[in-house]
Amino acid sequence: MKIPALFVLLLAGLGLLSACSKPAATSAATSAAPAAVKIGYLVKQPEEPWFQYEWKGADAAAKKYGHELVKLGVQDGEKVMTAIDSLVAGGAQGFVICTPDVRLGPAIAARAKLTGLKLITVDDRFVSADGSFMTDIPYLGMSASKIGAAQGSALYAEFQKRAWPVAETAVCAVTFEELDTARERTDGSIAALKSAGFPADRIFKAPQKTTDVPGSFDAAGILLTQHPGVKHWLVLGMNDTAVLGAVRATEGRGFAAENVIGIGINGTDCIDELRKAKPTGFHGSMLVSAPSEGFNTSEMLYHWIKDGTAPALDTRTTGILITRENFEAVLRKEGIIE
Ligand code: FCA
Repeated sequence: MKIPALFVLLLAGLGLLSACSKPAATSAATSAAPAAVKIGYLVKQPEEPWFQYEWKGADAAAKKYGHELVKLGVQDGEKVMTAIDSLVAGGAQGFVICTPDVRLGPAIAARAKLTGLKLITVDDRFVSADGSFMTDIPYLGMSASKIGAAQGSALYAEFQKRAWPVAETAVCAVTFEELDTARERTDGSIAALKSAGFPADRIFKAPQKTTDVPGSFDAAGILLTQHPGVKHWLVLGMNDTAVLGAVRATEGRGFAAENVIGIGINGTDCIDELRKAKPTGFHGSMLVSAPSEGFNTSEMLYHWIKDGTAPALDTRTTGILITRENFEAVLRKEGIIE
């Protein structure tokens, strides 16, 4: 199912499926008056706070520059293609996208080219058919390996602080290796734990099938069953959601909060968790600024459309650790909470 569906989307992207799928030219191309700038912001998981905060940043850019912004959830390839066509029909000149599947990259890029839309990718970088990154499409995302490494170092520091015997401790690494940014983060985290001295044979991977709380809950649940002797768990994953699901799984198995150290990535999807009156095993998160990512990609696209300034092809963002101690102050400074 997967491959034919992708193939169909590739054909659609190339405009080879039907003549009537060819959208009308944009008003910008035909009208003498300068067209108002209109851009789309398409995200794969609109229910995830990370993407809602990206949209918040995109809204701020729209307010600053006075362009129109269309925010769309694109949970699968068909939704992406429909969204592109509706943007074209509505007179947009470009869009920012976090794609639901990086392998759709060639089809999306082809569709954008065919319809004359400028395209910037955010968070999840497009890959070509041979698995290499599509480095010719402007991309803005996390310094994934570095942020992962910071997560691993923070976990190790907290593990040392608690003075847990290493023989009773293990790492639950919730992984989603089919997505490059996810794999780079978890690989970076595991490498940092190993180089700090944590034994490699006590680091276990729990591959998540879906990138939501149930997906990581299930993955971690299997791992916990396989290692009944472990008394203390360090939990890492590609984002807050991955770690939250695993922390919930430890609770389900009767682990007290003080025997679990979970550190996420994003910093946007754990606010309610950190606000809980009683601490849980979710210790903290590597905060990356979602509003800035939304603002900056929108701003780059606006200038590209308006002034013809092509954006940088590869822009990376950094992260900082937030915990129950500092998260209110840091998130307020970031404009994430009021
Ligand atoms: C991926 C993840 C998101 C966020 C983003 C920066 O798209 O799925 O949660 O971490 O990278």
